[in-house]
Formats: sequence, C-alpha cells, structure tokens
Amino acid sequence: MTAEYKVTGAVAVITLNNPPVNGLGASTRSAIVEGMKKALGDNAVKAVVITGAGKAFSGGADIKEFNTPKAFAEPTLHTVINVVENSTKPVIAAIHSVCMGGGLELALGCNYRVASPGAQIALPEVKLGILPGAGGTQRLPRVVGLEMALNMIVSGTPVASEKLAKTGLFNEMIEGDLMQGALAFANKVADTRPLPKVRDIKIDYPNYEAFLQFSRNTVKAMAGPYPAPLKCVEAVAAAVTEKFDNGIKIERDLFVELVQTDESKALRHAFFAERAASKIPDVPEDTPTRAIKSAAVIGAGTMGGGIAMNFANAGIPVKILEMKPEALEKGLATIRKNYENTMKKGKLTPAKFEERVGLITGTMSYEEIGSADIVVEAVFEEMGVKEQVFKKLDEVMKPGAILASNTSTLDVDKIADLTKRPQDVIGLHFFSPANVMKLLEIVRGAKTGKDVLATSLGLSKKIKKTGVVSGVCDGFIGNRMIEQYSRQAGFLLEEGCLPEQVDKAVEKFGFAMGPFRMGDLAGNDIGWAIRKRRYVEKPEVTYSKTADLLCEMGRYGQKTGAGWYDYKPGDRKAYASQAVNDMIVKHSADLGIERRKISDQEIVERLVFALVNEGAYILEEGIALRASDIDMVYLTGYGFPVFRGGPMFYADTVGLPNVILAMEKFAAGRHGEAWKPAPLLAKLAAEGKTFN
Ligand code: T1G
Repeated sequence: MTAEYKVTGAVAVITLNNPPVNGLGASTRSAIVEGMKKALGDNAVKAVVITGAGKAFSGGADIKEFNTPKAFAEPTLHTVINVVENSTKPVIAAIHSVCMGGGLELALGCNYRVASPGAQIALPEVKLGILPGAGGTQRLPRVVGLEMALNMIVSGTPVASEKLAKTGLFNEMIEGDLMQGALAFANKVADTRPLPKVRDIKIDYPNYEAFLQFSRNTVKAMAGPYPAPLKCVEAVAAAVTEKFDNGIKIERDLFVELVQTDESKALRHAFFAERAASKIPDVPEDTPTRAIKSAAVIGAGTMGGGIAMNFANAGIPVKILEMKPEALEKGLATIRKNYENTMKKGKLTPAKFEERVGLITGTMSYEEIGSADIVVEAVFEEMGVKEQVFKKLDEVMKPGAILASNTSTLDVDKIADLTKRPQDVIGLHFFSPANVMKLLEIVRGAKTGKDVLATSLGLSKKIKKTGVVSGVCDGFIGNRMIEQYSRQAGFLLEEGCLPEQVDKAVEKFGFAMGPFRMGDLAGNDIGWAIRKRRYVEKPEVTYSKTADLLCEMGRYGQKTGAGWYDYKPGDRKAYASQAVNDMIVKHSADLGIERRKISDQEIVERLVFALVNEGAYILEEGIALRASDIDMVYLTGYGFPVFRGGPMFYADTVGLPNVILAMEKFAAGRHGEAWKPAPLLAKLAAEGKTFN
C-alpha cells in the first residue's frame, strides 16, 4: 500500500509513501481511507496524524491519472477528504517540504494542521490549466482569507509555510522534529470537542462584490488564451456567495470543464515533457558526473557574455578569454551593464550584483583558463576559427575538463576530432540572449562520454536551463526545423503575402514573434550566411530569394535600423516598409508569379506543419530521442505558444491524418518537393497514431 499505518501511544499515524512526491493516486487514496477506518475502529486510538514520507507531504493529485478512469475511481480525493473531515476523532496534518494541490486540500479537510518552517505551500493547479478540484477554492479562503487565497490560487505560486504561520491555516509551527511535535499536538487536542472543521468557518469580507469584480477584471486582462485563471476567480467567489456544499459543486463543475480543455492538456504535456527531456535511455540517472566548480568561456561577444552570466548566476566562477583587449573590456562592461539593469529593476540586490560581477573575470591568456572544469567556446560560427580554438584548448585544458562548443549548426563530431580527447567534447547550444532563454540544446557527439553528457544535463539544471539532448546534424533540432519554417515564410511572400500579414497570422496563432520580426531582431545577415553555405552544399534545396534581396539592400534588421520593416531611432516598433513590399511584389513579377490572396490558416499550416514534418524526420533519424523533446525545444527556445503544447503535440491535437491532407494540398503548389511527408509521419497518420 502507498500509505503506512502505525499507532504510537494513543495516536494513529498514516504516512503517505508514494515516491517521488506522494502523489494522491488511486492506491494512495485507498490506503488513506483504509488507515482512517482502522483508526476509527480502534478504541485505543484517540487521534490521527497524516504525514508524508520522503521529500514531500504530498505534491497533489497524480497528474498522470488525469483523463483516465483512475482519476475518478473511488475513493476519489473528495471521498477521502470527506472521510477525514467527518472523522469522529481529531485528524492532524503534519506538513513538511512540499504540500501542494490535492495534498493541501487533504490537509484542509483535517481538523488541525501543524507544519515545519520552509515547506512550500501551494495550489498550483492553474499552472496546469485547471483549478483546485477537491475543495481548495472553498476551504483555503476560510483559513487564509479571501485575498491571500485568491492570489495563491490564481497565481499557483508557492508560499513558504512560515509566511502563513499567523493565518488559520496552521495551528502550530513545529521548529524541531515534526513528528514529535505533531504527536504532542495530537495528544493535546485528543479530547477537544467539537472537532473544528474548515468548512464551518465563515468568510468575513465586507463589500466582497467590489473585490471580486476587481479581481475578474484584473485576471481577465492577464489570462491571455487560458480559461483557468478566470474560472479560479469564479470558484473562489462561490466560497463567499454560496453555502459550502454548493460551492464545492460549482468548483467541481469548473474543474471537470477545465481538465478537458486543449490548453490544460498542453500544459500538462509540457510539465511532463520538461522532466522527460533529462532522461537518456543509455545514460542511467546514477551515471557518475564530473564536478563543475569553475568555468571558462572563449569569446566575450553577445553569446560569450551571456553564457558567462549563466555560470555566475549559479555561483560558478568563470573566466572569459578574448584575444583583443578592447573586445574583452567591451564584453565585461556589457555584462556589468546587464546586471546593473537587473538591479535597477529590483530583481538583484546590490550584494548579489557584487557577487556575480566578482565571479566573472577576463583574461587574454589561454594558460590562465587551463584549470577550469569546463570551457565553452563561443567564437565566430566558422569551422576554421573553431579549429584554431579547439586545438589550443586541447593543449592547455587540464585532463578531464569538458570542452564544449556553442556552435548553432556546425558538426560537433568534426570539432571533437580536432582534439585528442573527443570523449570530453560536447555541444552546448545556448540561445540568444543566453542569460535569458531557457533552452539549452545539448549536442551529443558520437564519441561524447556518457559522464560528460550526464554532467552537462546536471549543469543545465544548475544554470536553470531546459536541457534537451540532440544528435549531430546540420542545425540540430531547433534550427534544422526553423529552416523549413523560414523557407515557407519566404515562399509565401513570393506567392502573395507581405511580411506583416505572415507575422500577424502566426502571432495570432500564439507565437511570441513572427518570422520576419524575428529576423529583424536576430539579424537577417545570419540567415543569409547560412543560405550562402547551403547554396553550395545543397543546391537542390530551393529558397525564396526575397531574403537575399533584402540583405543586398543592406537591411539586416534592427541593428541596421531597417530590415523587413522600417524602424525609427529609439523605437523598437516595426513599421511596414514600402521599399521592401515593393521589392517583394516586383520579385513575384520577375518570377512570373501571379500573386494571390492567402488565408491566415494557410500561412499557419505551412509554417507549423513545415516544423512538424522536419520534426518527424529528426525523430526517425534519432536526432531527437522523443517527440516531447522537440516540443520542449520549441516551447523554450522559439516562442511556440505553450497553450498549444509544442509543434508535435499540436499536430497530435489537429490529427496527423489532417496534417497529411494539408501537406498533400501544399505539395500540389509551388516548391511542392518541400512537402514530402517524413515516413514516420505518414506511418503514424496511416495507423491513426500520434507522436506523443
Ligand atoms: N503527479 C504526478 N507526478 C508528479 C507530480 C504530480 N502531481 N508532481 C511531480 N511529479 C513527478 C514528476 O513528473 C517527476 O517524475 C517527479 O515527480 C519529480 O518531480 C484535485 C487536481 C512537487 C514541487 O501541480 O510542482 O492536485 O521525472 O522533478 O523538482 O485539486 O514536482 O521523476 O518520473 O518536479 O522536487 C497539483 C506538480 C496537481 C505539483 C517537486 N500539484 N509538481 O519538485 O521534483 S493537480 C502540482 C511539482 C491536483 C487537485 C488537483 C514538483 C514538486 P520523474 P520534480 P521537484
């Protein structure tokens, strides 16, 4: 059973034991009810303590059970809480570490709650696109007050238990041994009657209508495409306006409605996808790792500086190497400026500012970085330059140092073979701005050591990145897919679209930024350099020439004050450019293309399904380990809308046969060769299966 029962003196102790977080799955729920029956049937037992073994009181309902029959199998969480709440003997929740979601709801059904300081208390359901569905919206306001409860439920943000010590949520804070404190408390209240119940507490909030209306307006403005936040307000409102049992019913109906939404399924997919990404089938969790106590970065440019900040933010001293003094000075000054800006926004204390700046030093001598545990090269994206750097690193770095390249497309195996220690070489592809973007593509070379891979995965967690492992190919996962997305964007311009229409269509779909605004931000010359290489290496792959014509006009984007769009000094807003639009229309004429009206749906399908099809190739080639890894790349590195779950999850939602149908339509048009379905996609569609 996933809960143990033991009697200590006159107190029965039910200990949840369902690693890793005591999720309240069906077996755990049954075990609690079993324990309660035993306690109530044993005359020697005067009180009951419920607690959790391991690293949590309880992390809540078992999310894996949602949308399966198990989620509603009796005893449901409601039933369990009712059994506890209707107990004829006092029930005390002894809370530590993590008490979230259904775990907190279970505790709220108890007569009393005692807690250790430092426990994370939360109702985070809204982050999964749902809301507390086992009484949390009705009971929490009764013990912490309407405002605190609403904030906690709408944000899902954990609050440290000691911050709630003075509310009605906790009857006592236990500084020492929690179990001892809980047993002492249980013996103290064993004979206290009547048994206090949270449901009996009246919420006293004069003029609550105005507060609730204000909350509705505020939440509506911030909820975006997510239905859950506003329904959280409605559920909490019922705690004030309705009798308890009515409020519970309203909450239940809202929960059932939300748990079936695509948004919630997408958010739950993202939750598990993030955790799955760190699981590498042939690299067990207990693979030995190398200690990373110091780091070095080669190159003090935008990427090098951002990468160095990641190490400093994690408390790891880092040396930046540059060959030119002015470049080194500029790089260090930029880093300082970045931290100063963060401090000005109040997101960094002066002490933390000094600490982080102090952890980053500069040097122009390779000899000074030799003792670092890891070095990340972030120099110009050209193999010749990388060759020089890695040969030098091979000479100077201590044995066992990890040699990482931040290359965004080059062959990591070739780079590894430039050294005598290919097993120590790996790709760590950061995304600009490197100190902000969560995604880290960890590129595993053919000879990369398993301990180097395991160390890199651990490092990604330490620097608060989402590490996704990629095999070696041109562009790895993200950039290889974005290449097809960009090709379609260019073709759409030739066939009838203008940049603004394409960007608006994908931004309406939910992308943070459309392809042309993104190009102007990142620099159109970067894609230009890659295409020039492609024209030589893969002449059979066609591209629209519009992007080249744009660069030939010197319009590299915001950095040159003009790109696909016009920009005004000091204003980052993108203004439609007549010159560019004229160039596009003229180019269509030069190609003899009769421009046509193209729907937003076609724009979105051609860009998103281009990602999906390339993702399917990447999957079947084993470059990505699983479809959800591809989703994580796009959710954390390319601004794909989280409420759609990522390109592969979105394709599953649309239905793979429908994706194939759309692709067949595009294959009949210009550049139809780009729409050859990946065999895996065609197979899954034919079999009625999904990627995830
Ligand atoms: N259900 C199922 N699995 C869970 C889980 C959960 N609630 N929480 C964590 N896991 C798994 C996770 O997938 C990972 O699995 C492992 O546990 C460790 O997680 C009715 C309906 C609790 C703060 O939203 O926030 O209650 O990768 O790496 O960093 O109203 O997990 O090892 O196979 O995150 O120590 C509400 C979600 C549910 C909490 C621990 N509860 N979890 O963090 O470990 S809905 C939540 C977390 C609900 C009721 C409603 C965190 C954590 P694997 P981890 P961690």
